Amino acid sequence: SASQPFGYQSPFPPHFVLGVSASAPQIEGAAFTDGKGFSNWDHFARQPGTVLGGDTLDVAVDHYHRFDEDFALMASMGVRDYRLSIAWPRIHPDGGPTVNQAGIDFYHRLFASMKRHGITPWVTLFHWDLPLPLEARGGWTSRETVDAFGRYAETVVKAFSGAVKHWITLNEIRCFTVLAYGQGIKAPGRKEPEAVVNQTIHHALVCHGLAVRAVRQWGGEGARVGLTDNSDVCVPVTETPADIAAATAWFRDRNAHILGAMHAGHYPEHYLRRVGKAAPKVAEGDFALIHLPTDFLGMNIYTGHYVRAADTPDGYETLALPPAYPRADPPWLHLMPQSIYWAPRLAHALYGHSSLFITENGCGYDDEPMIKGEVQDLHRREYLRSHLREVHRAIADGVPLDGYFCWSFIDNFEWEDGYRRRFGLVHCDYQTLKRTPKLSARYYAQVIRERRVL
Ligand code: GBH
Repeated sequence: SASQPFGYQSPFPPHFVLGVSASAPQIEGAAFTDGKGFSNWDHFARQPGTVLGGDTLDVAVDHYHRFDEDFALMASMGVRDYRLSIAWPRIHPDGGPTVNQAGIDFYHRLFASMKRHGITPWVTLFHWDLPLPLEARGGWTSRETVDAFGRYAETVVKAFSGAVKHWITLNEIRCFTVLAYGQGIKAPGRKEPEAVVNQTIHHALVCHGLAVRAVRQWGGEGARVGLTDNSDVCVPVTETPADIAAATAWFRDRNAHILGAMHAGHYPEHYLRRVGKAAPKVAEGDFALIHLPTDFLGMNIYTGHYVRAADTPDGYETLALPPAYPRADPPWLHLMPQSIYWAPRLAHALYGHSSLFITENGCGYDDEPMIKGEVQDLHRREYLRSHLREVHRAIADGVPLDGYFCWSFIDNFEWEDGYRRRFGLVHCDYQTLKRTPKLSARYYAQVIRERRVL
């Protein structure tokens, strides 16, 4: 009958989380307020030619001073779960043991405001903003950063265990290691040899373990913890046993150094063979930390690669995308909704995670004109809908996918692309800092309200 939900419209399971996501450095601004130290990104953005338009993180959307207004807006959209990050340089401004109480107080006020608005925090400890003094002493290439992170995790988990029950250790290891120390496109913009880059990844993995341990020790009852990974993800060209087997092997090989290592408790053979002499140095006890059980895996899914079975030594091939393939404005953001189905499905099949979350999914565009007071971002509505359908399909096929967070709540500092590239459900006018929900915000609010793909 007409009143009966059809197809994709059957509801998400009652426990399924539908939230929004952001990060401290991209929205807070107040970069030098209340004792916050310089971050690697505050410094990087000041170097010529690093960030589009010379944009800095100094003001961003001034969430630091407007969080109450922002949480009221979130609540009005029906949002009950918000993934944010804590700025390490607010807590330990010089990266050493000294704690900046004003930074702690800020997040206490922020969590209290969230509580008043009925919003549950999902807190990432590290979303790329490193205290600059640590960067100056080698950043992620140095073991010193691992020790400093251990202290930071302890401080933060102890301080906020009353307010926070959902912890995410690190956001996207690849981005603050490979892209930052290998390709040089993210802070600190270094181009180091492969062995150094592999060592930064290893240090990050150990930090993940330290954060898991901190949550177990000081997180209190009901605390849960996991990593947010930007796994290399793929879609089988056809959903046939042969291409699915190829995609599974591809996923296992391409994620061997992070997800594979965490799962196995050592670097997998395939990875060690590939990197040869550039293999990272592993200290005693490292893998006991890296291998600690977690409660969930977070995956940030935007795009993917097409893979099919092939007569190659590995049994698969990755297809290059033709110029006509549809994408959003960032050149890397090809539209591939099936990736949000296959990523959690393959991770579950390979590593047996009992709970998975999509901790980010969304799209960026440069030109989103306001028409009669509304950004009619039907492109984003379509992006969200096509991805939510695949999320829905994954759940129907038995993948233990427990939540989805849209990136992002509001337009923000898009790293090396500055403020030009807008990912928000909510538009920010960077002259006045006025917030205006886009059409996609209303669409997503309705999805949250009705708990089904609309
Ligand atoms: C996420 O990264 C971040 O967590 C978030 O902070 C960011 O705002 C959001 O997505 C939107 O970008 O050299 O070809 O790999 C997304 C994953 C991986 C996308 C690195 C950009 C750089 C181009 N990012 N990629 S490439």
